[in-house]
Amino acid sequence: MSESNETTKPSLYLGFDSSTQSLKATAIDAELAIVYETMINFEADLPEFATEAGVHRGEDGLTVTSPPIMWVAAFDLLLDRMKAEGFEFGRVAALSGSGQQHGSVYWAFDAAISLRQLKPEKSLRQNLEGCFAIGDSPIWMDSSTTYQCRALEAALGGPQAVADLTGSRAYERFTGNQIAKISQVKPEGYNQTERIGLVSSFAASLFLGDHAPIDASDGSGMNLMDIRSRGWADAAVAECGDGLSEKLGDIVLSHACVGTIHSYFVEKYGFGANCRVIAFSGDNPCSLAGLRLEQPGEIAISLGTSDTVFAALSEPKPSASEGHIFASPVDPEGYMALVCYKNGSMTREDIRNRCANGSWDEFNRALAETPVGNGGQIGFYRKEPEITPPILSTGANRFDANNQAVDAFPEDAEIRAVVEGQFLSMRLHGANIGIEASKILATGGASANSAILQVIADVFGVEVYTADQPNSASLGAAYRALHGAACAEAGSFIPFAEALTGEPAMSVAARPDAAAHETYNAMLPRYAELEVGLLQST
Ligand code: 5FX
Repeated sequence: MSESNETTKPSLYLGFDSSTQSLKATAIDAELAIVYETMINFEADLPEFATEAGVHRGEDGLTVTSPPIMWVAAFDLLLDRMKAEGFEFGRVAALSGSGQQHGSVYWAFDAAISLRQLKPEKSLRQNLEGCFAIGDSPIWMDSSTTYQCRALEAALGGPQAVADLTGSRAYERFTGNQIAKISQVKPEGYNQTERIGLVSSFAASLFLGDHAPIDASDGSGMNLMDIRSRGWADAAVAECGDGLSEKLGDIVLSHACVGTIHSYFVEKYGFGANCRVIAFSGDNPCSLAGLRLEQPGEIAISLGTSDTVFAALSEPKPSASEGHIFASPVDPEGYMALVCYKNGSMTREDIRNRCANGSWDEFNRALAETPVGNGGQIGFYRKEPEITPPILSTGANRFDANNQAVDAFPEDAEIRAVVEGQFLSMRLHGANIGIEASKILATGGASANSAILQVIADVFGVEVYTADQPNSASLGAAYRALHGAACAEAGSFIPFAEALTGEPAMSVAARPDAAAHETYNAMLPRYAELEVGLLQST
């Protein structure tokens, strides 16, 4: 790999991750060694925006938003911190980024002019205040667009037709349905919008100093992109807002270099003028890149604000009942399959607080002391309206070994039930869209919990690995920066695995126990039946 222009030291590749709760940066060298990492927490570091874990919740229990100007302010804080810590911006040959998927940003008319004229004597926030036509961006946790989802499916010939065209049936958090709602309930803001970005392309726009295109992988989470051609699906776009096609810009492949960094960052932070900006993408696509999922059967389970299970795929089989097909972030002809749960870490934390005095040690002791299979008890927990299966009412449903609904479990059984239920569900719904595990890579905050990893190994009956670096999305963004730069230098696409040398640093964290796996094999059909009953009754 080349040396950076600004110094004789070897080049660095920088990845950002603008997630639900935080903004992270990870820098690597060409040998993939991590040389720098830092993080801003929205709630703790930017209290003036009064978010709870990075978000604002509406009174209806379904609307969830975040202020885009907070995300801008987080970049100011992060870059200033990096500068204060002596980060060598001049060595960065290319940067890229990851964003929470589905969230939409509404740039007001003339925002492009402000982006092009960023003034280094001001912060990004001061430069861009007033550039957003909608001050609260709907994010992936929002479930308030059921009406718009049904309308899109009705217009395009039903849920399977929408899935065949866009990779997923209409989902509440998917951006097209969110845009449709904004155009209906906030028409003034919609009409004042010159460009709609995803969180990923919005963040790329800051570095580019212009509107950045949406990449095909994150664009797959909109219900607006033709999953096969990787261009806009005109019939879907026409349904989601008047004049929407003019507001969306282009779609580019995820390895595309979308330009060089704006002079603002050269003057203010010392980036090299030739630093490339590689298209930013979604957090799950970037995690797929960060975990370097290459072989069929290698699947990832990400345990964070959302829990997700995903894998690379060559043949897409979009389903009207569950899961999503996205364009691959590393292979212009490949795909990835993903199942997403809204009830992830925060729901486990809620049960830890209720049943284990807020202590993970107590939570893990309960897991260790309760029997595999929980004596037949099965629970479904929804602190948030759930995506998989789609149940918007919150609460819990508990069943005893005879499938009878019960009001409560003993505290220790409640803890086992929330953990077992989540992984039985992942096995069930993952298999329905072609995700079959021969090896699991666990990532995200809860992947540090070995008691939870053991349940995963036992439910799936395969070894669970963890990476040395749990922030797979920002690491994946850094890998994608390197990959995109290599493609740009070569003037043609280079396979991801060729651009990235060396083996991923992973180690076995849990091995399956054969008897425990048998218990879960027997439990899975009961879990599936109870879930069907629950869906019918809610
Ligand atoms: C994926 O479809 C999701 O909605 C979530 O995993 C978000 O990407 C979390 F940021």
